[in-house]
Amino acid sequence: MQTRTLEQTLERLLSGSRGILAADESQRTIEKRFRAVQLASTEETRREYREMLFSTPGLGEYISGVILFEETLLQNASSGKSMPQLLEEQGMLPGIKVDKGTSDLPGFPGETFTQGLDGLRERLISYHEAGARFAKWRGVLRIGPGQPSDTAIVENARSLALYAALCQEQGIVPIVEPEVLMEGAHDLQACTQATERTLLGVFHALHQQRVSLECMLLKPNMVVPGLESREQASAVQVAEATLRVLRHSVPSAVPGIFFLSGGQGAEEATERLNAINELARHAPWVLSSSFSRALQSPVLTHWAGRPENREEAQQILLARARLNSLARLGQYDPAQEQNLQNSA
Ligand code: 5MM
Repeated sequence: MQTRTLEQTLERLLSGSRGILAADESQRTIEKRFRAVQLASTEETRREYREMLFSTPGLGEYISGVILFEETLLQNASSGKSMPQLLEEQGMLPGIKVDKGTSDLPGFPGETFTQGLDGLRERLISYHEAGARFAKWRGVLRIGPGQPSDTAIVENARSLALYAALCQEQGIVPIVEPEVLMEGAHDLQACTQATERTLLGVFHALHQQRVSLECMLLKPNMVVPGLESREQASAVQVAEATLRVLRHSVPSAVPGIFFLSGGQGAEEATERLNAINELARHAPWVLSSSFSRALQSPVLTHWAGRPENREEAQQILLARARLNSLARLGQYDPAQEQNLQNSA
């Protein structure tokens, strides 16, 4: 394992009070996001959109790394520079999503396992050559009657662990992402239990696979009631439940926890991240964000493929990333949203 290389990457990802931008939507997902703003998804529109995001002036002050989809990692910006070069110039590290999406878990209707282990070692070598210094793999768990099943937890944990070990072998920092979905009418308690069982399974598998906990990052969901639940949880309740689960299941050797947003609104996700950091003064880990939707949705809606909206869309991204950076320090105040609305 190339420990020094991994540590250097981690130092950069964890430096400043920054977050990680998840811009690794698969072709299917980006098509869905573009369709919502009446934009066709082509190689060119995807490049334009992502180039607009990454060339936002000053973004590197609030974002330390960007997770890319393979197409973007290998794509050039309009200037002819590669996308990884564009990111490096802004002080952001390029990362790569290496899983190949989910497939139905046989015998367990509604549950999934993640594909992409075949040939992963070789792909990691070529991604590293293309400039990727960290990677991400996502396992998906669902809450429902009898779900997540022990089998789904074990299967997803094992592939996350094997992926993480392969990354470390190749000098690439793995982000381990076990996502317990928000879909459903379940309450906060059900999400607490499902997330804790999932994380315990993941860290057991990481231990068995001899993954260095010091040289990885975790990307979990926050503990929240289901999207269709009638229960309202305050930011403080979410923060308390999330921290309780993390303290029970995540070893202190892990240097950083970067939350996914999972369908939360942009402001809601920032407010909850802030509450987590306010309550976690003595937590052993850095607690930051690796949002996709909660960072990009307002930006994409404003841009919608129109060149004349480019600059304003970039301002929205910068302001949102700055608020998440304040939340990472427990210094966010919802009143700061007003400035964002005025600048848009
Ligand atoms: C950007 O979305 C990522 C890839 O998802 P697909 O393979 O479905 O396109 C996803 O892994 C993302 O990084 C995380 O789920 C976090 O995104 P959110 O929107 O939950 O913050």
